[in-house]
Amino acid sequence: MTRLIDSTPAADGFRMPGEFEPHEGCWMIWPERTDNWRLGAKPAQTAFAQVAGAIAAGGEQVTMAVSSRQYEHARNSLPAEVRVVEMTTDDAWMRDCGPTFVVDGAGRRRGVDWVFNAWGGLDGGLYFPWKNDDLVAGKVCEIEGADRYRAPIVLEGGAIHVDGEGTLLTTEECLLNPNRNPSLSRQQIEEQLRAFLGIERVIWLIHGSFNDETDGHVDNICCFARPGEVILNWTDDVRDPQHAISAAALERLERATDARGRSLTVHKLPMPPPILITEEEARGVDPVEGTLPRLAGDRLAASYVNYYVANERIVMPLLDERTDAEARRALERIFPERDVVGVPAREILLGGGNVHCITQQVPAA
Ligand code: KQY
Repeated sequence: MTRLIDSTPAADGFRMPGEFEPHEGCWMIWPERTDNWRLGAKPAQTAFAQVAGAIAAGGEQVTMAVSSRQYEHARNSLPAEVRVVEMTTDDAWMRDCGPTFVVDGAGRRRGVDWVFNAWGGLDGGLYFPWKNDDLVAGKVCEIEGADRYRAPIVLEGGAIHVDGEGTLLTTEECLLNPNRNPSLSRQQIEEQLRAFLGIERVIWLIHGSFNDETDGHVDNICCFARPGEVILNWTDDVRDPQHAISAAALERLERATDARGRSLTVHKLPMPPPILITEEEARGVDPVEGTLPRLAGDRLAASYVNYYVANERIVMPLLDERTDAEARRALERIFPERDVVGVPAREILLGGGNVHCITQQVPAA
């Protein structure tokens, strides 16, 4: 039986490792809600299966959480090496509703279970209700045999990135948004991050990527490649609203030092040209009151930064054939020690996120 622990990871000597550290596995959730995923979620299911296959092919155990309704279909659609478990969820964003795993130096691994409110609750959240999603982290911890901390703040996994050596990246747009923790100051939020992730320093960017419906998750604009090096979603086009956002982030990153006192090397990763929802794509979604509508012409928050670091490989989103090869080459230069594998990701993007948002690593203990 796993325990709910009444202290904090920092007090117990635990820290969140960087995503680039070795993994024991990866969790995902099978998409099915038709008010977010077009055409009965069939195209998204194909894309999720490709992501799972690409991670598993690199030697990482993937577990897919699936509803009872979709169990047989998912089992038949996924490679045999993907473990499929039945779980009730509200949607398919394991990065955000899943646990954040922390490890100690003695070979132990525990889960942090944040409060989840569907990216803003009744004040701009993306769907209602979200109770099943809020239970996901606890269920994953049970299956993984990991003791669990319930952190008393609203936070999604996509809102943070760490270097594993004491530094955390996040955005003000998300973590200081009144629809997350209105009663907490910046300093109080930093204290919670220190206590529950074992970090020492927070680097605050101002905004996430343009039009990101999560209120600016950092995982769609900037991440650590390794300690001391970050990758930033970038465009040189000064007429694009992303330019000013990325330029402001660059300024903060260039001024920052990490928990070990290092300046950061910033790799600019050029974004694809604007990607808009087509008429046909919008028609394929079943609109429901209370769920964010998908409207033709809306710009999607497309960014190559939203990749997943698997054991020995990077699983990157393919977003536009005019820019995919350049993005792949850039990632190959940054990660010469890993294979870079692309997966078609437009169908994931249409649901509001990308490869990183649908995955959650289980770090090796
Ligand atoms: O992490 C993410 N990008 C999640 C987006 C949620 C979209 C819900 N429709």
